[in-house]
Amino acid sequence: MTLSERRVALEQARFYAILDTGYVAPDRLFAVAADIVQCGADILQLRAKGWARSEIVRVGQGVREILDGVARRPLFILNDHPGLAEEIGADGVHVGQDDLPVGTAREQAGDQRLVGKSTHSLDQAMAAEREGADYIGVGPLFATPTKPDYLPVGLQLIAQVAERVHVPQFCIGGVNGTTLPEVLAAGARRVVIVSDLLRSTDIPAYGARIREALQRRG
Ligand code: TZP
Ligand code: MG
Repeated sequence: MTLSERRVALEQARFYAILDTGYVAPDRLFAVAADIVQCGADILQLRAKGWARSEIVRVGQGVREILDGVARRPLFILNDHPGLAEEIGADGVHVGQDDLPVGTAREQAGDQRLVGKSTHSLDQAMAAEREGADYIGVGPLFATPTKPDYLPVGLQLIAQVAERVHVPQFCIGGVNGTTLPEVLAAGARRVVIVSDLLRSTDIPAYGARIREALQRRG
């Protein structure tokens, strides 16, 4: 896929799932990746904090094979490690505020790959767009065990960012089946879900409910 094709898919994306190795036993990762595909997520990110590069490549290539086998393939984003994106065959990478600049990440990942950036304030969101990010994460909206050291940004940031930023915005942090209605009411069109999705005993059914709510939002 070219960068512009990937940007079209990104624009249409509403539901972003993260396969976070902190929540899934190593021997379950591929089964959960397949469940995430089945649940209709538009984007799947592999997030393997603290893992050796060789292990990230192994699991990343395995996830990529699963994605290649499905008709409606989600975009595949690798958290950090832009230098591994090509080997894994990821569609893009995601960087945080303390990681490489967007331009450097794209140089390392390859110029046809997407680069997303985490933001935690309106200033950071606008700066990420200026820096060339293809999409941004906005959050954490609520306190979350997945990112324990971060203060919640509050729901009002969603509308503030939507007014000033043009690249797709994915609201993240404490989004779950219970908080989703208020997140959507605050102006969100796109969300990321990590722990609530991965803890679900029926990921495909969970995902279907989330997608339905996002589709109603439009
Ligand atoms: N960035 C901001 S909040 C967050 C990340 C990676 C974690 C979101 O996880 P959860 O479990 O959906 O709250
Ligand atoms: Mg990072």
